[in-house]
Amino acid sequence: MADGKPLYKTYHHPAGGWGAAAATAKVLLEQSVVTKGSRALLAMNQPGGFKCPSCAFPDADCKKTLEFCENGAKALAFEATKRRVTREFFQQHTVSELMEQSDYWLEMQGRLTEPMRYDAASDRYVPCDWDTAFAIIGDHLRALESPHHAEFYTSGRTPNEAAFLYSIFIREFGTNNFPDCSNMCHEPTSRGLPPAIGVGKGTVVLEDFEHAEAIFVIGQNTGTNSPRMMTNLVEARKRGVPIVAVNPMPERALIRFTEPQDILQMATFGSTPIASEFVHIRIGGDLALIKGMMKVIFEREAQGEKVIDTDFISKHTVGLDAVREDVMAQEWPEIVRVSGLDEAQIRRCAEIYIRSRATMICYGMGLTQHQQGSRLLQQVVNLLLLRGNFGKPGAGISPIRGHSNVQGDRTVGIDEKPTQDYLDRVRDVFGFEPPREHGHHTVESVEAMENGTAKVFIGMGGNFVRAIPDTDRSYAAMRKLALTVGIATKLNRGHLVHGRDALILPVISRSEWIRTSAGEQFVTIEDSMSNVSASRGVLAPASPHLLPEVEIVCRMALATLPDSKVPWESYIHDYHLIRDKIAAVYPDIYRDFSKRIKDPKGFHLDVPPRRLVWPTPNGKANFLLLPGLEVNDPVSDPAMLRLATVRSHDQFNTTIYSYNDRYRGVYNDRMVLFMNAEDRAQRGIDAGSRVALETISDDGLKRRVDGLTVLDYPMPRGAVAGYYPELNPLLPLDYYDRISGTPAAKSIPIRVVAA
Ligand SMILES: Nc1nc2c(c(=O)[nH]1)N[C@H]1C(S)=C(S)[C@@H](COP(=O)(O)OP(=O)(O)OC[C@H]3O[C@@H](n4cnc5c(=O)[nH]c(N)nc54)[C@H](O)[C@@H]3O)O[C@H]1N2
Ligand SMILES: Nc1nc2c(c(=O)[nH]1)N[C@H]1C(S)=C(S)[C@@H](COP(=O)(O)OP(=O)(O)OC[C@H]3O[C@@H](n4cnc5c(=O)[nH]c(N)nc54)[C@H](O)[C@@H]3O)O[C@H]1N2
Ligand SMILES: [Mo]
Repeated sequence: MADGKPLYKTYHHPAGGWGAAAATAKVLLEQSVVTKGSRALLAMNQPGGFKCPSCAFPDADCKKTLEFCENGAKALAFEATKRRVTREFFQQHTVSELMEQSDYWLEMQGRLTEPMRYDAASDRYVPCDWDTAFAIIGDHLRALESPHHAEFYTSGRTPNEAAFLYSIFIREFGTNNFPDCSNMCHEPTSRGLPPAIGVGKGTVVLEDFEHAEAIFVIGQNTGTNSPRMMTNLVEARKRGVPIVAVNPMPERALIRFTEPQDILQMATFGSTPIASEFVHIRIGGDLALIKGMMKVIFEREAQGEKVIDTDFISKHTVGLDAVREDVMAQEWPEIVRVSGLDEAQIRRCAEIYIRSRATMICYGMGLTQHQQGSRLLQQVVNLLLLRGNFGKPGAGISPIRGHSNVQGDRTVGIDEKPTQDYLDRVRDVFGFEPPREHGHHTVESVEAMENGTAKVFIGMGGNFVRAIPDTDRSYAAMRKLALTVGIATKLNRGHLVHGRDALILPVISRSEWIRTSAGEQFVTIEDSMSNVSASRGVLAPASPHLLPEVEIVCRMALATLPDSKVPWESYIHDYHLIRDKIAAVYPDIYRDFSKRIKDPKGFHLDVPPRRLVWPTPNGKANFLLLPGLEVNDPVSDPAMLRLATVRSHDQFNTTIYSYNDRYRGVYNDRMVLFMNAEDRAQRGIDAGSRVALETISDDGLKRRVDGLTVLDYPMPRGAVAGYYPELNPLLPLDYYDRISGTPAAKSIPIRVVAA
C-alpha cells in the first residue's frame, strides 16, 4: 500500500522543471544510490557508456550536453538500488505470503542475487546452483512431446546479442512460439505498416525534428513515457512549428513544459507551451479525425486547390481512388459524433497539415491498442501519403516505441511469424532446418496454457502475468504449467504465479559490466528510430552470482540440445562472434556489424521508404482501406463507457516506482477512475466516491474490479481512464486486434457500478 493518505489536486505547473529535478534527487536518495547513481547517470547514453534502460527514444548525438530525464534516472536508480533479495529473504517468506504483497512492495525488495528453485513442500524458493538450473530446463524441454508445447517470451530490455541467440536456440529446438512484449505494444506498427510502406518501422530520424513544419503527437504521453522527446518538441515549438497533440487526457507535458536543462527557464520559472492545438479526442475517435482531415483535403482539391502531392502519388503509390471514395462517403455529423470533436477543429488540423511542407506523425499506445489498431495506422499512412510526407527531411511516420530494445529484439529474430526468406538464411548460416509453421503470439500462448498444450514457459525478462489481459484467467493458465522460468533483475508477480516446477534466474542489468574470459563485453541496442549503438555497463554487478543474458541463453541451449550445430560455448565469451552471425543472417542491414559498431554514435539500419523505395509486393506505397469510422466493435449497452488503461508518471510498465502521478494530480493512490463530471452525475455517482467497474462482454465471464475512487477529470464524454496493470482483470483475452494480436487495452467497454 501507499505510505500516505490519498490526495487529489490539479497540477498547475508546467511539466518538467523543478518538479522533475526534485523527483530525480528524491528517487536516488530513496534507493540509497546518490553517488553511485549520479556517477552512472553521467555514463548513461554517452559514448563508452550504457544505453538508458527506460524508453526507446533515441539519444541526441554525443556533441550535445548530458540530457536530463527524470524517468531515465528513476529506471536507473531502481536498477542500481542497494537493496537485495537474498536467499534469507526467500527463507523468511513463503510464496503464498509474497502473493499478498503489492507489486510495489515486491519491486522495493531490490535486486535478485542468485538462482532459486521453487520447493513445493515448503512453498518457498530455495537456492539452486546454475548447473542444476540449466539441467532442469534441459530436462523439461527434452521431455516435451513436441517443441510447440513450450512458450518463449521476450521483454524488450533484452539486448540484440541475447535476443538473437535466444531466437536461434528456440528455432533449433523446433518452434516459433515467440510471445513478445511487442505483441501488446507496437505490433500494429510491425504488422500494419508493411502492407502500406513495406517496413514495420518508423521512417524518421532525430534530425527530422529540425526540419518538420508540423508535428502531430497522437495517443502518446510524451512527458512521462519518452521524456527525452520533449527536448525535440520544445526546440520545434521555439522555431514556431505547430504541434498538434491528440489525446483524451490533457497530458500536462503536452500543454506546457520547462526544460530541466534550460538554466534560464529554470531560474525564471519559465516554460514553453507545447501543443499549438490540443485535440481532445474521444477514445477510439482517431479514425474519424484522420478521415475528417482527409475529407477536407479532398474537398479542397475538388475545388481546384493543389493540396494533394499528385506527382508523388502517381510516381509512388497505388489505391488513392478507393480511399477518396471511402473518405468522401463519411458524413460530417458522423465524423463529429465519433471523434467527439467539432468540425471547425478538424478543419484547423487539416489546415495545419496542408500548410506544412514536411509533417511528422508520432504516435503511441493511444493508436495501437484498439481492435483495429493495425488498420488505423494504415490510415495514418494514407494521410501522410496524400502530401508526399515520406522520403524528405522533416516528414514521415514515427512510432514511439516502448522498451529500450523492443524494436531491436524484433529485428534480430524474436518473431512468431518469421518470413521464409529469413528462415532460409538461418538454415544456411547455422546448418539446421528451422521450423516453418508460425508460432504463438502472446494471446495465443495464454490460450495454449489454458487448453493444456503449453507445458513450459520461459520469460526472458518482463513480467508476463501482469502485462497480459484477463488477470484471473491468465493466473490460472500459468499455474497449469509444468515449468515456469523467470530470467529477471527484480522479483515480480510472474515469479509467484508459477508452474509446478519454477526457477528464478537473476541477470546482470544494463548498467552493469559484463566480463568474460575474453575481456569486457558490450551489447547493442536498436532505438525507436533504427539506430544501433553499443551499451557498456559501468557498475559492478549487483551480486557475484549473476549471469549475463547471453550466457543464460547459451547454457540453456547446451543443456537442451546436446547435438546442436551451434558453437554456444564460444558465444558465452566473445560477443563479436555473435555480431558476426547477426551480420551473416541480416546482410542487408547488418553488414560489417563488428566494424560499424565501433563508431561511438552507432549506425542507422536502412529503412527503404526513406529513400522512396517500397519493399511491398507491388513495389509501391499502398493506400489501404478501413471502412467506416470505428476502430472497435460497437457495443449496444447505453451505459457503456470506453476505458483506457494508462501508465502513471511513476511506473515503468508493471514496475511501480510510487503511488503518485504528479502531472495528473494523484498522490498515494493508483485505484482511481478518471471520469468526465457529467458522465458521473448522469449516473448518480458522487465525486470522490468508490465504485466498481464491470466489463461488458458476451462471453459469459464476469470481470470486475472494485474499490476505485472516482475523480472528476477533463475526459471527453463516454471516456474513462485508469491504471495498468491494476485494471488488467477487466481486459478480455480475446479483445484484440486480429492482425497484430495486440490487446485493445485503450478501449475496454465497461460500465460503472456502485461499489
Ligand atoms: N516512464 C516510463 N516510460 C515508459 C514506459 C513506462 O511505463 N514508464 N513504458 C514504455 C513502453 S513499453 C511503452 S509502449 C511506452 C508507452 O507510452 P505511451 O504510448 O505514452 O503509453 P500510455 O501511457 O499507455 O498511453 C498513451 C496515451 O494514449 C492516450 N489515449 C488513450 N486512448 C486513446 C485514444 O483512443 N486515442 C488517442 N489519441 N489517445 C489515447 C492516453 O491518454 C495516454 O496519454 O512508453 C515506454 N516508456
Ligand atoms: N492493460 C494494459 N496492459 C498492458 C499495457 C497497457 O498499456 N495496458 N501495455 C503493454 C505494453 S506496451 C508492454 S511493452 C507490456 C510490458 O510487459 P513486460 O515487458 O513483460 O513488463 P515489464 O513491466 O516491462 O517487465 C518488468 C520486469 O522485467 C525485468 N527486467 C528489468 N530489466 C531487465 C533486464 O535488463 N533483463 C532481464 N532479463 N529482465 C529485466 C524485471 O524483473 C522487471 O520486474 O505490457 C503490456 N500490457
Ligand atoms: Mo510497450
